[in-house]
Amino acid sequence: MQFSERASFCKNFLAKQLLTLMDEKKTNLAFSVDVTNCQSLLELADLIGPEICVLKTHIDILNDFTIDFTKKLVHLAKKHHFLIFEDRKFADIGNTVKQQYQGGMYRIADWADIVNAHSISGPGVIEALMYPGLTKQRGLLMLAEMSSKNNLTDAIYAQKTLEMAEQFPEFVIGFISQRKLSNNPNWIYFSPGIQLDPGKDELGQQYVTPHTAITHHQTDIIIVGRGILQADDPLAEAKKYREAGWKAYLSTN
Ligand code: 5BU
Repeated sequence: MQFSERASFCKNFLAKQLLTLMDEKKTNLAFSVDVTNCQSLLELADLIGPEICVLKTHIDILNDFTIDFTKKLVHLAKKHHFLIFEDRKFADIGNTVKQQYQGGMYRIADWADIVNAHSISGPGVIEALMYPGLTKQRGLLMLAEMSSKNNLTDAIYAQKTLEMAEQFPEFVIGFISQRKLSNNPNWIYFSPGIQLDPGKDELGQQYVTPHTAITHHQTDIIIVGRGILQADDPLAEAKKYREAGWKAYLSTN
């Protein structure tokens, strides 16, 4: 089913917006902009922004973070039509997670369209994020599977995570996973661990190609970090990933 058709099955506003955006912009590439200073992040977001549907951040690796930076990032998201996904991986009890989402120095709920959470602590984590999140039209991804070697997210864990998400379709938009988990067309699957050359890094990360992720594992959005960041020409490389991801999507539709 095409992204545009799937939008009508989504109960969350942001999920509809994302699927529509992907269809209009013709990209299922998410760029993981894992750099440690604000200026580099903004320059890369401006350069790669036209190629992507989602920009993924790790706000806590920036060494010169200011709230003013988040305003500039939101401005770039509007300029280039991408959504911002803070890869925060909330994993505590609901009461703590709620404060980590709204408060502290990062004030994530104010600027991140999408965040993610581990299912390890149970559905309270979703409820905690949902009330502040929905008032700002945000969406949540549940971590059903990880890309790293020997991780603990087996098939039973992924299935239980799916069942937990099914209780909150108005806020959960999909999963971080390595594959499609359900036949319900409302869920959007984001997969990290993607490079054009499959392989691994020296700390357990494992890579499959965009083609394998989308055609064999039936995922929707490919998340690429170092594959683009470490290229001599990041823009040219982003265009290659975009093309590979979109070609694979078209071949399945
Ligand atoms: P890479 O440079 O393409 O390997 O970066 C992958 C990014 O995705 C990085 O920011 C990770 O924190 C993130 N990631 C991941 O690699 N694997 C996972 O299972 C999850 C997140 Br969840």
